[in-house]
Amino acid sequence: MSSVTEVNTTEYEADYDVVIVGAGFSGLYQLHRLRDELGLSVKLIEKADDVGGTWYWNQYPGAQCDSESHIYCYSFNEDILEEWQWSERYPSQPEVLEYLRFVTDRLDLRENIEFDTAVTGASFDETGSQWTISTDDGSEISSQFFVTAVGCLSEPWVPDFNKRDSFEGESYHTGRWPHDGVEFTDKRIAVIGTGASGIQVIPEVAKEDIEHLTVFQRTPNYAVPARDRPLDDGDWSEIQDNYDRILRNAHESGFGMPFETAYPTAEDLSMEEVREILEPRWQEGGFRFMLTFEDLIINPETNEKVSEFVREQIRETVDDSEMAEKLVPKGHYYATKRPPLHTNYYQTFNEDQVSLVDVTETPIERMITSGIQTTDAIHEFDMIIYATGFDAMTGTLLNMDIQGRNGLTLEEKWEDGPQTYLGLSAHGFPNMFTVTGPQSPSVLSNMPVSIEQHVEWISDAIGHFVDNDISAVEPRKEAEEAWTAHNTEVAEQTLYPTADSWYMNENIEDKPTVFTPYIGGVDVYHQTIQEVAEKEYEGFDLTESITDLDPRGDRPALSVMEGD
Ligand code: N01
Repeated sequence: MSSVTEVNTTEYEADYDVVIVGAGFSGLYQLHRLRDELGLSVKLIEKADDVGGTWYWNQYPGAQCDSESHIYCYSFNEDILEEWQWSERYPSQPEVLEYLRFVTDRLDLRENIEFDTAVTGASFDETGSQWTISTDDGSEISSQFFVTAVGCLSEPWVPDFNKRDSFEGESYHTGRWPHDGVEFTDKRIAVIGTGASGIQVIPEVAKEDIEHLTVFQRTPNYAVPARDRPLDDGDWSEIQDNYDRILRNAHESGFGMPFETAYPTAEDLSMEEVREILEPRWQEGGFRFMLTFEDLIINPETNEKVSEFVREQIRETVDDSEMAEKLVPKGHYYATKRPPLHTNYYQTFNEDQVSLVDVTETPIERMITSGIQTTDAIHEFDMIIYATGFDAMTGTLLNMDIQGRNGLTLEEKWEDGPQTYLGLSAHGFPNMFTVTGPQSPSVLSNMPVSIEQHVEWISDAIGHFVDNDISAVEPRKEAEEAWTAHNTEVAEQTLYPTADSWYMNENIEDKPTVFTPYIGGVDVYHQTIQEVAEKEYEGFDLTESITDLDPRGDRPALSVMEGD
């Protein structure tokens, strides 16, 4: 059970019931749910000049979602499901952006969104039990609840290369790609980074009429063919006929995807048997390949066989055996770094105008005015594309200067890594909820499934608190410690901690090494958070205001929180 404290109240009025940050998949649905289903007053603040979140910023050539389109969507609205028809097996960035604009307009959300506005600070006022949110236009607004919907990969990361700013050519980061496009013709181009973004942008740049493309790779990846294709009316009517079942299966699965794992393990199978099983899935392409063996991510023997199968495919595809060997991953297990999909990535290295620099052999020493100097050569470029990833999971949250009770900053609290209760809330930060925050399944799932789970849970919780005159809600320290310990315990049963990945915070030197998402499974996680809600928000301290006022009318007053 949660504990409820009754406190004396004083009159106060916040500007809004809820302020949300971020107009991507999460924030848009959160706004709809709170405004249209609960009738609350809501303001959504968005840094960009339009909706879209990730899909607004990542407009690099080749940007496409690795989740299949028919499951990379909202499931909450039958009309939207019927009206929207995806054109390809995987939705490209422009199509996802168009979809989010369609949903925004369909639900008439724009009027509650303040675009072109960045949150620069948020602080919790204990006496009023409300948040004050500051923005870069110098304004402040207040709300009882504060919901961050800022995405997990929204703070681009550029490594601090020696003399990084001395390069005088064009520089772009995939996560902040110019919306009016980039001209590649006749240029000498460098791409640094071979994660999911690099693997998508590299073949697209190579297709252009360029002079040369040089890829700087630190860790080779295991990329599986996407095998994208257009969806025709036949595909679509089959999806529509089975949509309820498909979406239910996605929501009840471990990764938010409705694909069955076919075999329990490869441990006792010969490599020949493994090849026979994997080959059709390789031909089918996509994440279905990853889901062939149930114990892929916990059993090194199974994983090594699947990893070896992918290595064989790379060696077969790349003509130059020396180049192929550089592209073959050897130092980590398949899927312990985010497993990318590809369209002609490995084939690109058979092109004359493409070369590869392995920076583990010849590290980047510094940037120079004309390009990049490695330990063995000077490489001259007109353009450098940084596909170097993100300050993932916590970067955007920590950069917003969030201050909870007693001026505690989120940065101080998470100095040794994120600590949350259920990946939704943090002790010391009452009335604040995070959609797909650290320690929730988020990036280890098909995101819209996790987003819907969170938005619905947060909305139900806020509705419950408002209906019951709860002025402040905060997870208990013990509940948070138990959840954090559980996260670590589950992660340690897997192979994930064996790789240097952004899941482990390892892509950024100063960050603490800790596994940041929750790997217990979307289905298990959903059951857990539902049980917490059913047990009257077990693990939270609730502060009840003593008031006769209608909580949706005149604002009830407030409360003094109990100390730790
Ligand atoms: O970033 P990343 P991303 N010198 O961090 C390299 C999602 N996403 O933007 O592996 C040289 O994965 C780094 O090397 P290493 C998806 O969840 C989804 O590609 O650290 N290289 C790595 O190769 C994804 O996982 C989609 O050794 C350096 C690369 O830069 C996440 O976003 C599409 C370096 C960074 O890879 C992030 O993907 C795109 C240095 N100093 C993204 N520092 C889809 O759904 C870093 N690197 C399709």
